[in-house]
Amino acid sequence: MKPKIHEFQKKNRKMMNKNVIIVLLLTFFSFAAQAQDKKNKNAKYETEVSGNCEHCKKRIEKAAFSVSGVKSAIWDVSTHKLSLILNEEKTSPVDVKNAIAKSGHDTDVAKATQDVYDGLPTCCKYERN
Ligand SMILES: [Cu+2]
Repeated sequence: MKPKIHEFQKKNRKMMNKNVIIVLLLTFFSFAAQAQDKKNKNAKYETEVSGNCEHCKKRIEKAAFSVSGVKSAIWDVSTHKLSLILNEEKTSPVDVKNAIAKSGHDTDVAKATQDVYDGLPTCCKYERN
């Protein structure tokens, strides 16, 4: 009788250990998921925006700043890279790209309409693919 009880306790203890590990794992994963959900108020983002000159730079940066939540927007005339710092609680890169496309400049996801593009000054008419 005695060894049987002992065996049962051993088994029970093993199961308890297993449960503890499962609980720890679940806790860890829920923390990880929460950390991912947490929105960054100063998220850095870089994207390419079509344009030519200093006028384009002003137009692109103005359009980016018109989106609330954009804290910094710098477009580089030579590389055509737009560097953004934005509050993810208020906006997203797509919102900014839509605003820029509306101002006449193509981005990877949002393109300017032909009408708006045609309205750009001659010096700003970048080559479209
Ligand atoms: Cu221009």
